[in-house]
Amino acid sequence: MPLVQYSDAVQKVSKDTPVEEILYLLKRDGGVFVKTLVSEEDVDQAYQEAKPRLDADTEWNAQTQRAPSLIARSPTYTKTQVMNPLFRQVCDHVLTSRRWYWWGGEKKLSLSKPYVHSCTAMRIGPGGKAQPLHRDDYISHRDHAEIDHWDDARDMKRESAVGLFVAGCRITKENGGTQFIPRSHLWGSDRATPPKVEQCIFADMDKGDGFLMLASADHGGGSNTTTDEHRLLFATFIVRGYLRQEENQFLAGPTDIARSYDREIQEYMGYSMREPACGYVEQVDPIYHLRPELKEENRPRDF
Ligand SMILES: O=C(O)CCC(=O)C(=O)O
Ligand SMILES: [Fe+2]
Repeated sequence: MPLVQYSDAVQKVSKDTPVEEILYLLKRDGGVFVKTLVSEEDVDQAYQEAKPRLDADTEWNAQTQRAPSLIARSPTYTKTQVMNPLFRQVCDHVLTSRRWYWWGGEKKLSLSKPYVHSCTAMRIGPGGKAQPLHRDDYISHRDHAEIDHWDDARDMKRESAVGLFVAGCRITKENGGTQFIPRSHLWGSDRATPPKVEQCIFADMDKGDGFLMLASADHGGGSNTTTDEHRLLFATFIVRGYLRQEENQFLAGPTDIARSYDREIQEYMGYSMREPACGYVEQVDPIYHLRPELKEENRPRDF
């Protein structure tokens, strides 16, 4: 239970809010805004790094341009958004899997932490049309029972992924602010009626604000009805360690760029194993494939 009394509406909280409160709101509403999560300077720098790819993108949905493979393109984005400590804490809480299994007569615990799913910047120009409302966990073929509230004892395996949207500029309903249906993460997969725009709230964010969202919540990019504004958003998704990544991080950028990052980032990209036996190369952890200089630790193991 939260220490603070929150109204029923989707909340905008400060980044200093205790993570327990943020998790409470995320589980209650499916999404929560976090003010000033990333500094304006870091967001501007990340934009400069992503811009050549955005400019080069052929607009795939009328006026929307995307920059994928963002870890390869923007170290600033990677360090301040993918690796954002609050986002990581939230993802670790919602997406870490723990499972007992028998290994012969021995009872073992597997602890599988989440890793990077996809990293994209999106710019919607004047006249850009709204995206269809969707749940991003369709990617992992999730099947949900209808529930009326979140219950940790029942629902801690429910989510496959968590997203962080960071505003790259002032975002309003008019310039294409993300549409989001509060509490739609509680919905069953077999609902007969589709999600509707009338059920949505619209993101209203200042540059650097974040929106944390469970991947089962219905949402979509909004329409840009302005004549002169471009809406810039960075979108990062993190997925359970035993599910396939949406964006193949090993092929999304050259290995040399992966090598230029810290080990923590490399491991998060997927250059690491997830227990009990996911992701090895030549029977060893893929970090040794990326960094053969760590050889002394490099021993095949019995999974
Ligand atoms: O552009 C947005 O606001 C959200 C984009 C989105 O949901 C997606 O591409 O899956
Ligand atoms: Fe989405």
